[in-house]
Amino acid sequence: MTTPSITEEVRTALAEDRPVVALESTILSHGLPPGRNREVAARLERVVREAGAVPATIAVLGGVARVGLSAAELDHVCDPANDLVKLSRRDLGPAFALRRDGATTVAATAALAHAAGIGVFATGGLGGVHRGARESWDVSADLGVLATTPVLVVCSGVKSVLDVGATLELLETGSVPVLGYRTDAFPAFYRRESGFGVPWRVDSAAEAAAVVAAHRAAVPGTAGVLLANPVPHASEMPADLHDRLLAEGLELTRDVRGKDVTPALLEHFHGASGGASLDANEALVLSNAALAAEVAVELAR
Ligand code: PSU
Ligand code: MN
Repeated sequence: MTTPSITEEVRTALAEDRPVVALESTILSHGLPPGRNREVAARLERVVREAGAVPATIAVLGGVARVGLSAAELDHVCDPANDLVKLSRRDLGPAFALRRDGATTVAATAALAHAAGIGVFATGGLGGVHRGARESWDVSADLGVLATTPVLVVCSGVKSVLDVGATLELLETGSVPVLGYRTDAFPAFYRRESGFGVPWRVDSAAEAAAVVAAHRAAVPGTAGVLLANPVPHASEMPADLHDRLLAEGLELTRDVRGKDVTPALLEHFHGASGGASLDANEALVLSNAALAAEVAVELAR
């Protein structure tokens, strides 16, 4: 794979075996509204640093994969005027050749993080199997990439707009260990529980790190690991509001296809929830970044 361009700070940390946490950029450019996205970008990097790790936000700028972004580059990614393309892993080659600016999804970020030598990555929600996938075949590339890329992804499960059961089945098919962090329930992004369980539970960052290390030794060079961390209690969306927005969102996006589906659903949630979805989204991604940093610190011991 093309070696990404890595900032001095991240390169030095990696060379010294110090903890580094990769962060994705699609959540900034396509998942959060302008203004708020820039605040969240800064907070994410701050919580990673406070937990003792170096943050590495990943994007493609001018056709170059970038690992670690300056404040000005974060401004650029977060400004809707720059119209960043949403890049999954399959889009990396075209974006490099055509010198585009793009924000990386979980799939593309995990691939670039791994290419840079980073083993831990935090995000909000993983992409998965969409409802109705039997007809639409809409299954996020995130799942296939996680099955072949040995990176730990810390997230708050998948959105309830997806087919959670089918997503968990494909994670099993891909031999991806799924760990609940201090929970037996697989979380559903805005809600702490999806109605589905997790096959494994860990109760500390040290336990999570031990599992990751053992997984890497047991089946080296294969799948990543998913660490599912529920949205903090105080920021969980009330069930009735969640269920109403979900029903509306599914109806509104019935005719949306391809990579526009997830951003369209998110936009509906953010517009119609009176801020509750944004608060939940921010709280969970910050919590995931902090947990990822704690696990990265343990792995670096
Ligand atoms: N889920 C969220 N917020 C997001 C995404 C997913 O709750 O911002 C983004 C992530 O970047 C994820 C991508 O990798 O959407 C999945 O898109 P698709 O379903 O088109 O593969
Ligand atoms: Mn899709």
